[in-house]
Amino acid sequence: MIFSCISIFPEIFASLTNFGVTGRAFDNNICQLQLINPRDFTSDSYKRIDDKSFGGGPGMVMKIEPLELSLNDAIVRQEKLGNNAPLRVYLSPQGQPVDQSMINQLAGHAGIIFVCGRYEGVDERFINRNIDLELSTGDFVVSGGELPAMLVMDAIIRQLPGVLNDEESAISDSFMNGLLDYPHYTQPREYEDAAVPDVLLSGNHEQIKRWRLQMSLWRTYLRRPDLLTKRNLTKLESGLLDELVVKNKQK
Ligand code: 9D3
Repeated sequence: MIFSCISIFPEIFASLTNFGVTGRAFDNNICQLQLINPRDFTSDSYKRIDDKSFGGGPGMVMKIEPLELSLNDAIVRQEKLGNNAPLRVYLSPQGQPVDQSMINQLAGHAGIIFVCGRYEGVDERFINRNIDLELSTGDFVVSGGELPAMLVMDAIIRQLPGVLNDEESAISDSFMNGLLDYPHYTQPREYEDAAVPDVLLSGNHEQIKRWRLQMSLWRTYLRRPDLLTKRNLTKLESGLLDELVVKNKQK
């Protein structure tokens, strides 16, 4: 997988390439990152990449020419490495919200170019002429597209073959069953007045499995009921959830 990021702050991406699971993936050449700075594609002596918004109002807009020259450079470099038509993604608050199924789709591409905006965003003509997919990472405001691009790349990299070890993959798979995770505990068994639930110390693996599934269902019901409407529960699951729903009504 080859990623290209077009950004006026390319140094930001070091935390993706240098640390943890994603750092290992870059070290092992499972993915590559090319950084392209639009400021290197300006022709005026001030190296201007932004200008005032037509129509007035506050805030600056990123100019089209340095972005198109940057994009062209990214495409040429991807093609030299064998990627014919890399996907062109623009990160913006107006984009389609990213979810795990979008990540899995993106992970099927050999090359992706991310365009990261700053200020109020980019000239709309750049989007219309060049962009395949506009993505948002959630309904909150951040200062630019770099962190959203890193978030999306991190999620993609975890899906690439050979990145997670067997244990990490198993854990990751169990998170993707459409439910929230169950609670986790480690030593000590008692911390001041807080004890680890007995069932987890029982050694009864059937009971532990049942309890964990029930906790996943219960937390999802309480915190993210929207997830339960997206996913049909099995008979076992609805039985386990009902048990707690009924219990908590009685109280
Ligand atoms: C007042 C209008 N704002 C749009 C909601 C201005 C604005 C805020 C933040 C314009 C650009 C930005 C920078 N944000 C991103 O580039 C961005 C983003 C985000 O802020 N939230 C969620 N996903 C994304 S993807 C890119």
